[in-house]
Amino acid sequence: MFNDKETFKQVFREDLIGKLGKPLEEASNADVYNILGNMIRENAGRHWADTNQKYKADKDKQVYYFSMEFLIGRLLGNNLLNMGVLEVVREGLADLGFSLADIEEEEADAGLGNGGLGRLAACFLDSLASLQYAGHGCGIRYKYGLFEQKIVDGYQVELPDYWLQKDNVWEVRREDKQVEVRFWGHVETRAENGELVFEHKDYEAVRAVPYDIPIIGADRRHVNTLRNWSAESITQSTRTFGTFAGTDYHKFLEYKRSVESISEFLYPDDSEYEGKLLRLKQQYFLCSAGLQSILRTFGKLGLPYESLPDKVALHINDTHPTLVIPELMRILMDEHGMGWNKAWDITTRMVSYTNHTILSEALERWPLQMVRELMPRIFLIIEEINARFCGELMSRYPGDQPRIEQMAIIHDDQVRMAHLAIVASHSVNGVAALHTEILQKREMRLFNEMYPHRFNNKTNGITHRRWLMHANPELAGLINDSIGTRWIHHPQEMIGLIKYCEDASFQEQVAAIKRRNKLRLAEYISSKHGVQVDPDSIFDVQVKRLHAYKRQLLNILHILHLYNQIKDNPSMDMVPRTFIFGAKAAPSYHLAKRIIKLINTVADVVNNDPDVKGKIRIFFLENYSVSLAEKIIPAADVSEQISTASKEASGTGNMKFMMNGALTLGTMDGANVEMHEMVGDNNMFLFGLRAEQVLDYYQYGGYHARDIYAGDSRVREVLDQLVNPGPICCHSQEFDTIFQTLLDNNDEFFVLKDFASYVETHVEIDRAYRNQKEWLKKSIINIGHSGKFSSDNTISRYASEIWKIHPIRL
Ligand code: 26V
Repeated sequence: MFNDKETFKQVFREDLIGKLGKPLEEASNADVYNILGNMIRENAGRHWADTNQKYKADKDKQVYYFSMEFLIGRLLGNNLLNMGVLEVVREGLADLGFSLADIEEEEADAGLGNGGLGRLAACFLDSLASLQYAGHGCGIRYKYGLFEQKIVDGYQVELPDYWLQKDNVWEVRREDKQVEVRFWGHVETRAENGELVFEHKDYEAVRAVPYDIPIIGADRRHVNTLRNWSAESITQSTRTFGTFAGTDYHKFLEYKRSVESISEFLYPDDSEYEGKLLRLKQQYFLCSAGLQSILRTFGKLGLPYESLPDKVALHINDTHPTLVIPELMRILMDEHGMGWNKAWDITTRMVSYTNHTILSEALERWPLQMVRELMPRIFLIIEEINARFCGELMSRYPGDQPRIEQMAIIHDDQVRMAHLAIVASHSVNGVAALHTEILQKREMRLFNEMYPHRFNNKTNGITHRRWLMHANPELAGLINDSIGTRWIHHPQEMIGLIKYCEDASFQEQVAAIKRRNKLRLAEYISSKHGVQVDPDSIFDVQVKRLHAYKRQLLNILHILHLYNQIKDNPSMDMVPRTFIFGAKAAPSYHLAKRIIKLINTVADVVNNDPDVKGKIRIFFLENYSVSLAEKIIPAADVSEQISTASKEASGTGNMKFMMNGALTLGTMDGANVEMHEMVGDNNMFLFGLRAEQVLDYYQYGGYHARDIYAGDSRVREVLDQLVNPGPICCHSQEFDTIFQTLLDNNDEFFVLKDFASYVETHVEIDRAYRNQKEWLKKSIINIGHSGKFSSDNTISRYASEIWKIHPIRL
């Protein structure tokens, strides 16, 4: 393609004229984005075809990562980076009078995910391609991604995220690869040559059309595929029209609307399970379409079906795509005439499953009746899996009825998806050491007893290409200048930075980069809030989904306490702090929405009180998203990772902040535990209950939130401010529910219990920040260790230990 600036400029100008008929002088940023994006995709296209051809020719084993969410964000900058032309394009555009940063802003942020789970899937795709594995994503092309958040009068307002309004230059519609997915109807069973034959009758057919996105690896030559499925009506099929009596146009329109709703929107309820029919439809749609297309590709290899597990691995991202299990069984048995045992052997050797949460309210359980009606053949297969599994339990644990009931796949007229996933997978993994331990010892103890070799840990990771090289190019440049560029391909070699941790000139450079990042974020905040932001204050950041267990409430109550101290003593000595929040609450999660309102209310009071004299400022940045994260994280000094210990399976934001030199203020939860193992007490600010203590309180009781309210005047003061007339509570009783969850409901997430220790740790941070040399040393040590959390590392482990795939040299 273009390896130098001048060629780029020439090609670019020609494209502009050829495709838009515009001279440079008339081109808008949107035009430039479109031309550039298409140029890159077309270029990647050649490598894409070559990669696929190579896979086909060599018949290499490939992994398919099934996920209801791929939170990929913007692709332009990352694709330029991975293709190795980022600088050429940046400089070339500058010569032509455009800023690449502005052009990048033209791209819609593909928000096809809720949070951690969806972003993890996106990081994994980047690592798979960059490490030259044959690994693809299977997802849904939602017309609307996660809602866009606006803050109006301090309240969250949700707007539809119609991200496709702008042309999506990255996707290619592949009509030739469409498949049919069948819902409803009934199953007819008959015997043929002594074998049972199942036939699905009177079903409603849905057309699944894939949109492929090239996933460009860091060597630019290796291009994998993210295949997102879109649901469309079938117009030609007489079979479908037949059910509408040929002419019933209204019925057809109704059918069309109902079909299209399948890929209409992403469910926004992160970690709150609801048994909604449409969600189940989405899940089966993804599983059936994805599998049919995979098996079609496999079929072209001309190999016997027995060899499937040697050629294909199927991974399910949480239980959302668990229906790949019965769907694969169905295809093998009903369409390829395989017997149960053989099909089961093949299926279990192909499927592996990752668990992402121990929150019981997030565990999926589908009403049996719904499964039976929507997918009658799948229902029969799940029933059979359950019957055989229960049979096995009875012979292993004769008479142990309670155990069998606890472990059964079908129970209480519900299908427990996690049980189905465990029973039919050869690997079940948690996402951080602590999380896996809790799964094995507590949540899934009985399964771990039965299948001890099935459980394993794969600590999450993040792609250092997006989260360091792209989001913080200056820091990446400094690393290159100090230890060379090998770390880019071997991120663990970032550890070499540690030898500079006390080097004054290195420290100064790290500080200067952080300051420039802070200035950039300050400008962004000023443009949104119309207020100046002090770049010399400590940027103390908590950005993530809003959930009670993540304890944004602890953060804001502490800030209120700080404010009270300043009011008591306006000359209080403290390093100025800028507290930054970003969080979306599920639209139906009332408590979470109240917490957003509380943050904004406290912000209003504090930011407008002249007594505070800029000591603290609070900003809630609306519409937290991947692209906003890329602006915020490089500018952070303090990373708030303060979940109730045991609740955050891993966290991945924690890793992104660490890689960008922020120091973690956190609990011993999720991957924080592993960060602590690496950097030690000196380089992290830990506080609060440990997981064991939390779990013991849940099991044995003994925690009384009211005792803390009674015994700690600081806690009493802030809680009373929520409900007594005053600046925080000026009219309605809108914070009563918060007060009640903490006191009447005994504070499920130990906010009050951890309050004192959190306050103390903040004092420690204030003290530590005053010694800039020591602070920078800690920051550098954190950056140095963060390479361990590159998703390249994580993916290598998945590849060798679970999927048994190898890099493919092109
Ligand atoms: C559940 C549901 C329920 C129904 C509607 C939509 C929806 C969407 C997502 C979820 C799953 C939530 C589980 C999750 O995101 N877990 C997070 O996974 C991260 C990656 O492993 C991990 O870092 C976080 O700690 C964990 O909370």
